[in-house]
Amino acid sequence: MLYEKPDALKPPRTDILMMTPWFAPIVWNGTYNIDVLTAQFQQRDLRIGLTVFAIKKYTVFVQTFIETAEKYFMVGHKVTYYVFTDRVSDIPIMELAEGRRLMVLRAPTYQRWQEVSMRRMEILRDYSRQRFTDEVDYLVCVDVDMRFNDEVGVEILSDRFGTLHPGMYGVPRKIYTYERNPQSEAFIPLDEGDFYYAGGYFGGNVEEVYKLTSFCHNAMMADKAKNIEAIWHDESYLNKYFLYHKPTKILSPEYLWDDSFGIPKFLKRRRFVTVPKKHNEIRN
Ligand code: 2GW
Ligand code: MN
Repeated sequence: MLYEKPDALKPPRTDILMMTPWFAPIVWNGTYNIDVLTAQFQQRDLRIGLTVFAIKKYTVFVQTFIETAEKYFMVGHKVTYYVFTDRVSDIPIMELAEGRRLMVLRAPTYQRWQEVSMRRMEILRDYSRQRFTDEVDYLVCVDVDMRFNDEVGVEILSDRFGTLHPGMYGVPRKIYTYERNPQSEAFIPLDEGDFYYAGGYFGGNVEEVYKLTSFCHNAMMADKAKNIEAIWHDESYLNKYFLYHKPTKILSPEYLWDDSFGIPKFLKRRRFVTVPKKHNEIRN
């Protein structure tokens, strides 16, 4: 196999951070070779689960999500889409490429939207203990109000990965919207924290996703018993988890972008972008 060889004195990019101090790669375009990675990940046997939740009116996002995933997400690999919903009959029947399947799974309707978002952790925990273990090797857990816009492949896979929040990668640490109430299980003091990770994109192997989601769910329940809810819900607890269980890989904001932030120079690709929503129509 022929490919451009690395040069010890010539970093492929100098405009972004490629590696954390704990030696986790940060995945940016131009820093990896997808053919080498695909060969390493032994294309044939890899099974990847992509999970989303579409509760209440959020079922409207499913079609675009799946259609664009067919075009860009792990093309050539074995993919299972897990769509959790309370409106099973609203999920369209779609034709999928070979090696890909869609599983529609029933999930409860919570009244408060914060609860809809947060309870994803509990449900992912439960499925990671059972079904996911048998069916997939890696899980990718994302928001549904999104569309794929460019390639997302095995370069994202690792035991435990998180994603830099598109609104926070460049701001001073003290601005990070971590939970700052010391009574909360999600509390992070002002002088701690590495990055601000997005709630809408994390994953890893099933065992690690199990540990992550159980931590987050238990922490949320402990807070609930104290009548506390962290400022950014599941995202706050995820950030707490990653502080003490550092990701083994981090995805750059290429993997979770919002066009309302514009397109900065360092951003060579926008692989997964938010679908603008009419907040009144969709959230009420
Ligand atoms: C309804 C009203 C208001 C907010 C959310 C919802 C809602 C969310 C819903 O009616 N049905 C539903 O399925 N959801 C799911 O929760 C859906 O999968 C959605 O992608 C996810 C998070 O809600 P979303 O995408 O509207 O909120 P964002 O984009 O502001 O989410 C960020 O912050 C959240 C915590 O507040 C999460 O951490 C999320 O992962 C982040 O991207
Ligand atoms: Mn979202």
